Amino acid sequence: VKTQQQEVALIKVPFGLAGARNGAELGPDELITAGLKREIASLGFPLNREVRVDCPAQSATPLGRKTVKYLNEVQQVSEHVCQEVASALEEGAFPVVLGGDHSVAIGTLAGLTAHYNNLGVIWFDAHADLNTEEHSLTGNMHGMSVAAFLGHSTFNLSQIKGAGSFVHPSNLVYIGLRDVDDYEKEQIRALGIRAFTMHDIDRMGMQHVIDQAMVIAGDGTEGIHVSFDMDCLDPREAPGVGTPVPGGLSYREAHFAMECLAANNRVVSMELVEVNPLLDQNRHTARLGVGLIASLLGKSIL
Ligand code: B3U
Ligand code: MN
Ligand code: MN
Repeated sequence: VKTQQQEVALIKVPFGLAGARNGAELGPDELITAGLKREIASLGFPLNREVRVDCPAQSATPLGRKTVKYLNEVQQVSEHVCQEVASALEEGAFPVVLGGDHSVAIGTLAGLTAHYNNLGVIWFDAHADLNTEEHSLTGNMHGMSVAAFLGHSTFNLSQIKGAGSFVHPSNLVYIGLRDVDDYEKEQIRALGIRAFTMHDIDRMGMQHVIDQAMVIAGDGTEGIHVSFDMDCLDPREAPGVGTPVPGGLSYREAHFAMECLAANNRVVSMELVEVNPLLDQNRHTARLGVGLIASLLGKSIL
């Protein structure tokens, strides 16, 4: 995978306005407190690059339903994340983006597509995040990030300075889905997106699922991005997320997937999002997140 001489670029994005509740904006600092830098250093990666993207302050006023919420803020943060990811890639580093809610992926994908012409994406999530402005039932933009990098929503990569072209739906793979809106189901079918739901993982096992995912995301692409929403895990493993859904990945299923990805030299970046310290118990979710990043970077049991 990543050679140990390759630098890891930590990109912290303390932004939670596009989520369902407050707290995801505290995720990056919580992951650092839970020992992320120690883990990365002990794997032998130089860690000279650490940036914190300037984010608008969290607001206490809840907005009404159905409107698209905080669009300007998401746009602004996306452009900053895009610049940081693109410049990390230019210098040959491996970006590790720390959310924040899952809308930070829009900026990550903007920066990645600036650098790679064709990109594969493996999206670990209980949710499909495929809503558009018209179809979202909540107005929360963390449920629209996939639509933005596929080019299906009105706000999409083409509105972000420096972004490249849209991701092709045939190079996107979902893992862990179990809470999908009707519109999203239609879109997954219409676009032919490969989705490994919890049902599929139960039936085939994570080994088959992750092997297939790497083939699909790697087919004709210059690199694979791993976007990891902590709510893909079962809430017993990861209680500290904004929108927990029962029946998720086990501790070992998630680690096993990361361990397999570590052995794939096409993986060029990762992000880990939706850690919510306000809902966590004893920093459990943040520590699990740190362990999963370490597994993806090549930490092995022996
Ligand atoms: N699909 C719903 C729920 C949701 C999406 N992402 C999360 N929750 N975390 C929505 O709001 O679009
Ligand atoms: Mn998500
Ligand atoms: Mn989710």
